[in-house]
Amino acid sequence: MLTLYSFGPGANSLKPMLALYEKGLAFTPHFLNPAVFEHHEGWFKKINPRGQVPALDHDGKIITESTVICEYLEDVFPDVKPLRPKDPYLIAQMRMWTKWVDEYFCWCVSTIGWERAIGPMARAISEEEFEEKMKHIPIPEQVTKWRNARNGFPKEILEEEMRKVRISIARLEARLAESPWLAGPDYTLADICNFAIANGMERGFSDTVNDRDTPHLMDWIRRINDRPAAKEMFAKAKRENLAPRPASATA
Ligand SMILES: N[C@@H](CCC(=O)N[C@@H](CS)C(=O)NCC(=O)O)C(=O)O
Repeated sequence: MLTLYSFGPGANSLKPMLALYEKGLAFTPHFLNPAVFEHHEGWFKKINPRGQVPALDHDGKIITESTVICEYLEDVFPDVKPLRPKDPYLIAQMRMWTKWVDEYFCWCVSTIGWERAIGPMARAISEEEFEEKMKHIPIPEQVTKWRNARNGFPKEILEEEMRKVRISIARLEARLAESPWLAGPDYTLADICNFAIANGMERGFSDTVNDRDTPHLMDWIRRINDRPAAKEMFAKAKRENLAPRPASATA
């Protein structure tokens, strides 16, 4: 049995969720509400001591880290609609792109998202309540991030992260201008994991991601949104009142 703990189909949570839909694997979705800091509650920290989503429970075995979960699904269910190439060179290409999104692209988009979306959420509660919530966050860097969001990130950090966003977008556009999918001829985890962060940027970062400046990236975003698995995932989330959260709002 598979249970996926997540915030819904956006950012890091979207990676394993879309992989599960693409592979057609039955799973129980368990959505947590970030607005009430549910992911820092004791019951969830027993599942992921880092107090972060996503987390997968497979017959009682817990797997964390969004990209690791995706690779785990490929290892356990290799013959069900594979999302990882067979050729070692193409696997390396795929992992180069998943490593890049995890180590670079995700972070700059995330900081801007925290400034824009988490900041108002963090300011909506009293000082006392905020400090109480901080006590339950297991990762010290995340406490700093929550404090930065509440106070407003320093201007120089926001400028540096925006510079990295522009570099990231240019890199994706250049790759997609020469290849239909990031790792080569086939749709793979490289696309799913980068889409998790890029989807919605045509709205949140429309001066950088748009049909004029990044036509190949826009086409790729549309092609993934048009896939039956993505359509089903977003439609189901909408029915369950879980609006798609772009990475820029939740990472
Ligand atoms: N490296 C982790 C990062 C997970 C992560 O950043 N999750 C975010 C949601 S996308 C989260 O739980 N944020 C809430 C918090 O840290 O308080 C992964 O890829 O799974």
